[in-house]
Amino acid sequence: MLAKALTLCCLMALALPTLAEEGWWRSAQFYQIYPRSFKDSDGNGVGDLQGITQQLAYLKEIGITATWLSPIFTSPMADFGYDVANFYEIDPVFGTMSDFEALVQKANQMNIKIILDFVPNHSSDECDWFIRSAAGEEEYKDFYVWHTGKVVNGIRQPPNNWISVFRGSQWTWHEGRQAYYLHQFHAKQPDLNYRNPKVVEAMKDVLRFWLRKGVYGFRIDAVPHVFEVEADVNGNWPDEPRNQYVSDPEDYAYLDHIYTTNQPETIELVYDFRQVLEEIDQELGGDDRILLTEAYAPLDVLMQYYGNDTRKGSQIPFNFELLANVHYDSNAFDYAQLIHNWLDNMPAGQVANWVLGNHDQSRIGSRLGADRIDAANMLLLMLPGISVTYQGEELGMLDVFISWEDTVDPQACQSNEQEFERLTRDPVRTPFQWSDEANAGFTSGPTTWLPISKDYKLVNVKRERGIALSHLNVYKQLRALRDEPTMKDGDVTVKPIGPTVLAFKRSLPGHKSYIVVWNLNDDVETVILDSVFIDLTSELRYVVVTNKSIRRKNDLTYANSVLLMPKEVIVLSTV
Ligand SMILES: *[C@@H]1O[C@H](CO)[C@@H](O)[C@H](O)[C@H]1NC(C)=O
Ligand SMILES: *[C@@H]1O[C@H](CO)[C@@H](O)[C@H](O)[C@H]1NC(C)=O
Ligand SMILES: CC(=O)N[C@H]1CO[C@H](CO)[C@@H](O)[C@@H]1O
Repeated sequence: MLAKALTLCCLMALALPTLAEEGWWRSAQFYQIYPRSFKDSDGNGVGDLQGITQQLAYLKEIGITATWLSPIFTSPMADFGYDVANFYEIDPVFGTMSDFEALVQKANQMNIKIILDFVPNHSSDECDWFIRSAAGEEEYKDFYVWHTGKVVNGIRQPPNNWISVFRGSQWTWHEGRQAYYLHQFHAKQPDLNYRNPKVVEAMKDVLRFWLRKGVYGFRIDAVPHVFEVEADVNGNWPDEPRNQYVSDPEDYAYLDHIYTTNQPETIELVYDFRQVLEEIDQELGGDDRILLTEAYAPLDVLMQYYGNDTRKGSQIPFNFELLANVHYDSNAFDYAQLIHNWLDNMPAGQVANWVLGNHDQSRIGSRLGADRIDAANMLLLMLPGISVTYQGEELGMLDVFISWEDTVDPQACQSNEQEFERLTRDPVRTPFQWSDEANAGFTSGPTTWLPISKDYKLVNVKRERGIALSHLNVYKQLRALRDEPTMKDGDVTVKPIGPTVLAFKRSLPGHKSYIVVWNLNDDVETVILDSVFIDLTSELRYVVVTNKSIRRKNDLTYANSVLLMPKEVIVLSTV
């Protein structure tokens, strides 16, 4: 049942031990930092780079290999940094270029790699490129997508019906240029025109600049939106068709986005960006530089992002199978299917990655239930390949209710008091909970840019360090297990045991096997594991338990009768 690809990659890794550093990312732990909310060093209530530098030791404590930072470039912050005004500068909110250099230097000393979030889909309207383009300067004239629109009954209208992700038309009129510009997101985020080779070159230069500063790669944001369909001979674009299920004509989901997302050119662009990384690998030597790509796209499209032997792509196209498709009522069959979807479709020689949270999605504990947080972290860390943790998920942070008055996410602010809760991403972006001190130890100042969760006295790093089976300590135990050869290089076999129990086994010839067993629901269950998996010893040892267990670490159980408490999740090993 195991993906052939996986076995192949493991054999390759064994055959080429001297190239271990070249594949450092293959079994790495990634951690997403949302810089506004990680750690504030100067008391203004917004997190910053010096704050991150101060807390690198924490990343080391939880065994992180590389961290990707949500955008830190100069920005008017219409979309909290996803609207870049200058791709070569650090926004003063986060610090200075020397703060950045200090962060990279210290991180590299500690063997933590820094990855930057690269937002290619658009720039800010305050970006110098846009100002020059709007002024019609020859060099920049076609850096963005412009159209004079159409006139219907004497009234000027946008060229077509395309709707912005943040509601309303994708086209905004520019008085200066006397034309509409395209923006798939906020009006302050004009889309760059990737059909202009100069734009592609300009963006490659941005990548080179940061790689030479010592970053190990990029997470490329929202790749599906980079290209629109090519205009026809008259320079026009077709309307997108209606989605019959949505009736609000301002809503992004009102249309089916066949012309503005997942255009085939997007994948070629990722290959081109990878080529830049390879160039810099040659130029600077050292460990591989890598690309992580964010795309909510069909599986067959996602798999193309990996590339092939001749055209290398993204090493880590984010696997959102679990993130996007599991919900509170998902059963063991659903989980097994979603795990298989990735493993079975991955091209030979590639590595899987597992993502359960990010800055755009409801917290794991809020989505799946607070009593499934350890299980989610166990899937993330025990399945083969790369784990990606969003800050705070290791502590079991939950969504924080933010009132309409306190809401700052533009995606929500552009809606209304009735709709905003469905759209807002503020609840997952609240400040990180370091301790039970004022403002959760996030800042020494009196206020924070988003409210602190009310549960911070219970859910914080300092307290969880001292509780044997806190989410944090379970996470650390799982992380430590990842150093076992079986976890690094072993196969996986995934088995639902009826709808309520999910189990998977990691195995590697000549080494112990590990079996993860998770009781999703609230009934006590007994499972006969040796009828589910082959080659088990008759007794199995508890390696990781959670606070739902009545057993302790190192206890033994018979493989033919493993008792599970409600919502219990465990790691067992052969003896
Ligand atoms: C690799 O991908 C490129 C670009 O999509 C394609 O043109 C080429 O045929 C592929 N090569 C192989 C060996 O599949
Ligand atoms: C287990 O941990 C959770 C989350 O930290 C906590 O709410 C719960 O009370 C703990 N249960 C026991 C039995 O300690
Ligand atoms: C979603 C996306 O397209 N990527 C970034 C591009 O722009 C939007 C808007 O800023 C951001 O939210 C995205 O994260």
